[in-house]
Amino acid sequence: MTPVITIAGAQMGATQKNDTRESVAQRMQHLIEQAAKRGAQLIVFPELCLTPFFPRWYYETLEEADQWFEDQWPPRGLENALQKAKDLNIMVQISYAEKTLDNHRYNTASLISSAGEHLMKYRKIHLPGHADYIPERPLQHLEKRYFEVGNLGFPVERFYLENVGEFNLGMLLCNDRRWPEAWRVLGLQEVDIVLIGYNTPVANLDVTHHQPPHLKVMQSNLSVQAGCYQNNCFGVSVAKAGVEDGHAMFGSSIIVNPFGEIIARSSTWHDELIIADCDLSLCQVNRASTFNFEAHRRPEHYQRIVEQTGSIRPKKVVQA
Ligand code: CDV
Repeated sequence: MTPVITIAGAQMGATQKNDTRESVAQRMQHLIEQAAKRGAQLIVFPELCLTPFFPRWYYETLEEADQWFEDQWPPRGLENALQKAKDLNIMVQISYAEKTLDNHRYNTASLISSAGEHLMKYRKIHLPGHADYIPERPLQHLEKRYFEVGNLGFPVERFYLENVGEFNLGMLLCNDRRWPEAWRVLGLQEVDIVLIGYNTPVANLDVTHHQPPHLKVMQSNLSVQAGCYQNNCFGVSVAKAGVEDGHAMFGSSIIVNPFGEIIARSSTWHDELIIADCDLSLCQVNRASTFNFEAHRRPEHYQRIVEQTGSIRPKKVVQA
């Protein structure tokens, strides 16, 4: 059996405040149908794929923001799209704002089997931005206001697909992709495929220094390429793109192989599929050599990684 899985990244163009859930679900269903037609066995949607990226808007109370949260499974309005995925025998990953029965709110991704069952959940851990309104910022990023830090760790689950065999799958959400610690926790569980949904604006969030858009795309790609190379896995990194409520998001979805090469990329700011045949035997190449963790890791020298959060500069000054 050739361990090749065909994966589709379903980049989504902008979703506006007044777009109905029905219209978003129809776009998703169309992407699912097209992906299945092109032979994909798994389709991956962006972070917060059911709504606009609402953390750019300030709401005084959490309850006012609840209009953007899902409190049922499957999420409201998605029944037909998920039924279509089941009919077409394709696995689906979606990301959404989750409100639990006991009133906790998370930025969440869920994996659904080709039989329509909920298989696996990840709740975003590296929440960027701030909790309070900051008037001098041109663009608010209020994820720390609306979401709690995920409480599920970085799980990796082992799945079986006919014609592919067994594979290990994990998930990250947006800002997580920039943190090598997150990738390494997945790598230490022999992850083969990492699914990543994201929403990254073109505008500068750091008001003290201008970074041109091409540099921001480079940093996003660099993070995913390094994560895949250093952890022997494929990465499927899928964006929300285009101009949402006047704010541009850079798109640039990619699929990366375990050597760190980009093997598929989007070229528009609209709904667009990127597809790659991912040969999972490639995950074993560096797993048995350069990145054989058992042979080469030196965790006795890595204490700072888990004991320290912020950086600390050395105390002593030496004349150089
Ligand atoms: N949604 C995100 O997590 N966005 C962050 C930044 C831009 C705040 C990101 O790392 O892309």
